[in-house]
Amino acid sequence: MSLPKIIYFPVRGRAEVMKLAIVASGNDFELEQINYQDMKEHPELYPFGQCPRLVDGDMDLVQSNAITRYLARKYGMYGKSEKETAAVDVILEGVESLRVKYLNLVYQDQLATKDTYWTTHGDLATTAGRNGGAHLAYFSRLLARNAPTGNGKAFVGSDLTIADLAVYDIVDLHYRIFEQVMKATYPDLLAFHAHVSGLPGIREYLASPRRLAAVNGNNLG
Ligand code: 0HH
Repeated sequence: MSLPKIIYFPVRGRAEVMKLAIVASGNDFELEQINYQDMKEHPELYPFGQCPRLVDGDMDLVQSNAITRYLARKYGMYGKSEKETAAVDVILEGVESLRVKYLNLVYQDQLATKDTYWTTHGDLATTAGRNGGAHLAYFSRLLARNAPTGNGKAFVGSDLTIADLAVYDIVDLHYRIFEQVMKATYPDLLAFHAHVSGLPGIREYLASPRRLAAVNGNNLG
C-alpha cells in the first residue's frame, strides 16, 4: 500500500496539519512538490486551481480542510461521539478564521500591522479584540472549558483530535511572530503546544528534516 501523498509548495503552510495528523497516528507520508503549470492546466486534478492536494489510494482530494477531515476520520482523530465530532468542527472553523487573519498579516500586510494585529487577535485586554471572532484568547478559554476531561492537553474530550493539531499549528505560527507577548499572555496555550510537540510521532517528525524550514511563501512569519 503506497503512502498518502501530499502535493504542495515546499512550505509548511496549509499542509502542516495533515502531516501532523499522519505522523501522530504512527504513519508516514510522501511529499511531492507542486508543478504550478500542471495545477493550472489540469482542473480534473486541481478543481480550484490550487493546492494542497492529497492522493491516498483511490482518494484524490483538494481543499486543505476537507483533506484534514478525511485524515482525521481515517486515523480516528475526529472525536468519539457525534457531540465530540461537532466540537472538533467548531474548533477547526475557529482556527480557519484565525488563519485567514494570519495569512493577511503575513502576505498582504507583510507584518507591518503586527501591533494592531496583536490587539485585535492576540490580547483580549483591548476592546478591539472583541470584534471578528478570530482570537487567541478564545482558544485559551476553550482549552480551559475542556480542562475537566482534557486537562489542558486536549480541546475536545480526553484524546488527541485533529482540533488539537490545528490549534497547535496556529499557535506555533503566532509564537514565531509574537513570542514575548505570548509567553506573558498564554502560558496555557504554550504548555499545550509543548505537550503536542512531545507526542510520539510528532516529536520525531519535528526534529527531522521532513519538517520544512519555510513556513510561508514569502519567508515572513
Ligand atoms: N481553500 C484552499 C485550501 O484550503 C486554499 C488553498 C490555497 O490558498 O486548500 N492554495 C495556495 C497555496 S497555499 C495556492 O495554490 C499558499 C502557499 C504559498 C507558498 C508559495 C511558496 C513558493 C515557494 C517556492 N495558490 C496558487 C494560486 O492560487 O494560484
